Amino acid sequence: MKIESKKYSRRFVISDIHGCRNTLVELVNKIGLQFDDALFFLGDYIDRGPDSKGVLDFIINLKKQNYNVFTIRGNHEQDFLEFSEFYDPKVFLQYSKAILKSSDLLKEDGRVKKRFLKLLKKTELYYELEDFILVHAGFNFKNENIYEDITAILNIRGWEFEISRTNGKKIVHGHQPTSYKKISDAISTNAARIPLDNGCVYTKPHKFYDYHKLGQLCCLNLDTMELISQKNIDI
Ligand SMILES: [Mn+2]
Repeated sequence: MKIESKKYSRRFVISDIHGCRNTLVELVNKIGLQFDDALFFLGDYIDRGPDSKGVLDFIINLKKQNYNVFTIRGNHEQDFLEFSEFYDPKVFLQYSKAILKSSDLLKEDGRVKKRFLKLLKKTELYYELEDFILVHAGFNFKNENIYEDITAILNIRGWEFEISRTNGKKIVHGHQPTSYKKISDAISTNAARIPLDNGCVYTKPHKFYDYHKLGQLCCLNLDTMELISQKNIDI
């Protein structure tokens, strides 16, 4: 979706919260969000961390208070919506309890609580601003029309970016846990593609990731290119 974003005083982006509600609240306090700012979320609000419900309720409340909040869909929201539709509710309840860690989004009968369904269904696949494109995972540049490959938008990793294909607009994305150094290097070298997911939920030894380099929730100010971060306080 294309939007005019330069009318806002400051434009912030946060990605991959994964159920870490207190970390998110602390980070939003740090930036001192104002009513004339815009705050974009790049998706993966839920699963893995301890409080998916708390994260979604915090975002719902920001919207209710009339903060300018924009929500992009991640693969975890996509999967959650698909599972909730196609699984038997009882099976889905068990699955989200044992595997996803987001059963607090469901009623006792295994159906998704209405306010969460409403929020998740309204998420956008990407936002095209005047100077940036914001997306959860990225785009498949092998496709003639990059906006058509929805699976890639939600899931792609290791993609090559041709900035000529986006009218010179840079891409900010999450989805792929990236060391803090790589994130800040991308910003300071004026890279065309900026990863923002510092794997805030990875605070302990992990089979793929070096948790020493992860574990913070990051916020990028698109106007000053300042990176603000908050160490995980949920896990
Ligand atoms: Mn993801």
